[in-house]
Amino acid sequence: MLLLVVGGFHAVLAAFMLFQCMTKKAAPKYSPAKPIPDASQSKPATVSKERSEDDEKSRGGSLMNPVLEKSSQNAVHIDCTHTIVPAEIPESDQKSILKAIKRQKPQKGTTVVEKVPMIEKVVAYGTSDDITVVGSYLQIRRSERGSAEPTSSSSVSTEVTESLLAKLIKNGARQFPFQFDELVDLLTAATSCLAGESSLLEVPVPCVVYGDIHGQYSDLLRWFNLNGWPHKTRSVFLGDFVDRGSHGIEVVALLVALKLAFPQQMYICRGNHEEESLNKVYSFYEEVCLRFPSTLETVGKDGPVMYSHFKKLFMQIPLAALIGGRILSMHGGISPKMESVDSIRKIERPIDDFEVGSLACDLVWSDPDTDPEQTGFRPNLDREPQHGIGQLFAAEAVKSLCRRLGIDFIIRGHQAPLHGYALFADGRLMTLFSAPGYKGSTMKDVNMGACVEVHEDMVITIKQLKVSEKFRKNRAEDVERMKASRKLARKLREARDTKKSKTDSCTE
Ligand SMILES: [Mn+2]
Repeated sequence: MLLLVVGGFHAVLAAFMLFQCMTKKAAPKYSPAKPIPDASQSKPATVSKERSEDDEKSRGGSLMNPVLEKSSQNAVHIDCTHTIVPAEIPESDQKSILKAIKRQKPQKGTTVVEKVPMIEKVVAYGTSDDITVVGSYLQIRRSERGSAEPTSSSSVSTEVTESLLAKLIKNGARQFPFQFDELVDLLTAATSCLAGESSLLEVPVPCVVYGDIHGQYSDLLRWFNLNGWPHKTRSVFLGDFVDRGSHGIEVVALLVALKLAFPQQMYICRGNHEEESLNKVYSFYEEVCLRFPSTLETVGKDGPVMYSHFKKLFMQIPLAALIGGRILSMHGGISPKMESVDSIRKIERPIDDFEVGSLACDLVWSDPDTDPEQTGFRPNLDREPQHGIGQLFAAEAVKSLCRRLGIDFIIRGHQAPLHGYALFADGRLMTLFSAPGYKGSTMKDVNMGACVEVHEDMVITIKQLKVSEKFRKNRAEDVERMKASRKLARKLREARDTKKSKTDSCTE
């Protein structure tokens, strides 16, 4: 019998107040790198079909969902928002990561666990208001030119990867001055590493699972600072690394550099945003073009060429993860084509654009169907109103799939619940979103980010990052800054192209 129990709002509040009274002095403190002891977007078939996560607060379930309150009792909510999780990497962590790169030590873990997952507690942490801002690149270039010298492109790729990881760690939460060749080497090495993995990753426990990051680099570093960096803490990512936020390049580069350095400790799944058509409509393609501008000197080493390397990498990213043999995880959700877990293993990669109707497409595009009248699956017209993309799956479909596949719990990303996570299908499915302060403007509607810590005995701790209005304002301003830079870059490009075509026509 499933024992997933999470508090409904009132039960939670009561439990929280009780807990606060009982354990005031025992509230857990933030400790850096402590190992575990114990919404998204629409498919732009045309841009006008775009629908933002902001419309989807209720989709994917919510803490206030009356269905969930029936099964709510025991999860304890702990307020640690007085504990500020920094984006800067503490020096002790920096040293221990760099040391670990040289000395690979596999962490113990269990691939198939007999116990049923159970959510035990939900802990909320605070953050500073600092974020990685567009343009911090220039400051770094001036002040750190000496320490971030380009690596020779003739170096063997493992050396490049290791030294680039070391530089990223040293650089902290600022924009990183990537050299074209070293980034290409990293992406190329990562592409072949991911190509060697199954489309269904088998992840041992303990581990920590993360939902969408969307270019929020400083928050990715916060999560690692809070939960432990991958040399100590096994980490699973459920896609949507890029678009929306301003530093998708840093997010992908750090994740794959960590993957190459600690392959048994990093598990990366693909989201619907790891795809060219979306990157061209949202921001990632332009982000790459902006950082690697086309000039006379950069012919063959500009944004479009760099993007093609990101694209090759995206096409090889695995599509789902089976955690402890009992928790199935993916970016979007389930599919009627999922006859067994083997159906996912059999998916062949590379995959370029997701083909509507394929299992791979359903895995990255589907959403929970919150219409209680519905059963089974129907085309996800919320994302693409003409033909649908992915599935809307009913609570009953989640339960019957869990029975058929012999799994207990599903974790997926793709939507942005207000509390960073939300449950569906009587607690059988969780939506998880790890980009805090991604939307909203007041404390009532600014979203929290969340991650899921799965312990060795399948006991689950949910950790949240709660941000301030100021943080959200900083992030919104940063996104606006990036948009303005993109617009300017586009104008310059157009002006140059016009000039060029005029020159060409004169010489004809
Ligand atoms: Mn998504």
